[in-house]
Amino acid sequence: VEVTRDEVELPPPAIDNRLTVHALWPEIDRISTEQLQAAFEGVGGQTGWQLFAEEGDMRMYRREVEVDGMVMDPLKAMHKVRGVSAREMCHYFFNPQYRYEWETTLETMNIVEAISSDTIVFHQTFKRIWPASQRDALFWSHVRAAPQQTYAVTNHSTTNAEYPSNTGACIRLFVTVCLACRTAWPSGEQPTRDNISTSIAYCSTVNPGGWAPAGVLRAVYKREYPKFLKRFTNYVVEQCRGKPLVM
Ligand code: 6CM
Repeated sequence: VEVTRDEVELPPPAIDNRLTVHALWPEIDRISTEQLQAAFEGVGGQTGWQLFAEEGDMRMYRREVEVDGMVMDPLKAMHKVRGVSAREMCHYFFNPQYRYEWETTLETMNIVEAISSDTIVFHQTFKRIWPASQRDALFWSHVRAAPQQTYAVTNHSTTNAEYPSNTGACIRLFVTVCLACRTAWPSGEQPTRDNISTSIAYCSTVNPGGWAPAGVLRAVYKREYPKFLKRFTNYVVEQCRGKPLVM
């Protein structure tokens, strides 16, 4: 499957059958289903989520989790954006041609395997954060539609013999990310840019894969995640301005 810079396909409304014959399909389907289900679950009551950032409609929560002294804090963010659809949000998050325009932690991004129109395996390196070693990641990314005007992108670490971990300057990190979006509009009306609003649930768990000072890592997350979500959502609003709505 060829993915070119000028091929601008929106996320397909049904699973691409080139994916369902791939060896990764059972894992991709299971993890994507689990992530999407968990994404819209609440953060209140006894769930242990603590609010750490709030701005306008955006709220970010984390749970402090350490395994052998390494920070693995799960993060969950809720946001609401007007005038863009769930499908449009996921299109810009999934599609590699836009990534350098909104992803500020990125140093390099390569397509390892374009499995189908809805699934790509990526290798990425991230900017180094002093005093830790530079990190890289190898993960599949899958976009899908779900009932109730919902679209979601799930990213999850994988392995590939041609991209071995911890051989060069980088330490391999492990990531599970889900961006789930659901669009609503007033009942009895047709959806337009002026009356739709899209609820966003973004979940991320990063295992740094090797030593990184807990305090530095938590400070980086506290600064970078709100910056990412604000920048990404503003980016999509800007990209969609004046273009016909795609639901
Ligand atoms: O979800 C985000 N981006 C996606 C596309 O790039 C993808 C990325 C996942 C990797 C997330 C890793 C973040 C770690 C960034 C800093 C490097 C850590 C060095 C550790 C040593 C101290 O799902 C947006 C990700 C926004 C991250 C703030």
